[in-house]
Amino acid sequence: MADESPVLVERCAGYRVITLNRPKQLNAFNEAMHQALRRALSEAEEDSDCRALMLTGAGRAFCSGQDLRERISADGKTTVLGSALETYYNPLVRKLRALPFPVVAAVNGVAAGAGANIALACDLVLAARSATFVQAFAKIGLVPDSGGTWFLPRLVGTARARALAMLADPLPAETAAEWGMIWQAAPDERLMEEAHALAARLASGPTAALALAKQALEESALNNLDRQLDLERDLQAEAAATPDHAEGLRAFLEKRPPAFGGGQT
Ligand code: T3D
Repeated sequence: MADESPVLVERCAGYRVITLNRPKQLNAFNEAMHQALRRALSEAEEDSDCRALMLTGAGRAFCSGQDLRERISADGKTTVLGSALETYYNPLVRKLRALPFPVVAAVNGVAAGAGANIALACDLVLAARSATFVQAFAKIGLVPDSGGTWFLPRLVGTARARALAMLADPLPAETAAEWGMIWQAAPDERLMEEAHALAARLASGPTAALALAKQALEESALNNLDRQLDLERDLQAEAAATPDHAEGLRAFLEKRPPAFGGGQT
């Protein structure tokens, strides 16, 4: 019998795979899925052996955003929401951006609404060629959320961001890659293999330094060059004090691949 948990967690060597698991609803978010995902992310963060994460979807979709059936009552009235962003989506996006290791989105199929923007919140987005990204919000009279209005102009420029937000047309994965919205599109049948290889590679990287790089890139959005140079100086001092830096130098001089432990001390 298929596992009915809204989120599945697989432990691999050095990383975890989190699968959104409501395939009949194209992995739309309901409250139970939000709570399970939050738990899965906290557990991954607390596990010192977990040095990377992969986020993907069960079935033919990555995620179709909010479960819209939860937003309309039997008498056809829309539910006043507001708090769902504050309670669930915004903390989720913040958590993905702040996790102290890289997160790979393996976008196996359509990513719509908040589902698209949660993919974009991940550090590296690898998508199946047949996948599409849809800022579906305009079709139901909503505003792009879950960071969409922040990610899109930064990733693809304002002209394309406006068209994606206002037309709500599906953007094929290959175009998303050409536009720089995602890292790469992969042949459908190779997606999971490539995503695992990417997660495994990241998990054997200098995790503390990767977390600092993630922080530097995040803060660059608000900094001018002067402030960013100061930040790089400070973060570099932290990275330089890690055992992985010493190991990286030794490995270079000894002409061998580094064996990074990932730790800060
Ligand atoms: O409310 C708040 O909390 C605020 C936060 C909002 C965040 C948001 O994400 S708002 C945006 C919500 N998402 C959408 O508007 C997308 C809705 N879905 C679609 O536009 C399409 O389903 C897709 C483009 C994703 C895929 O189209 P297609 O043709 O491949 O599949 P389909 O036939 O439309 O869907 C298949 C099934 O999934 C279908 O169920 P059925 O008829 O087989 O029983 C469909 O109802 C269901 N499904 C798809 N998306 C959702 C969904 N069920 C509930 N909620 C969904 N979001």
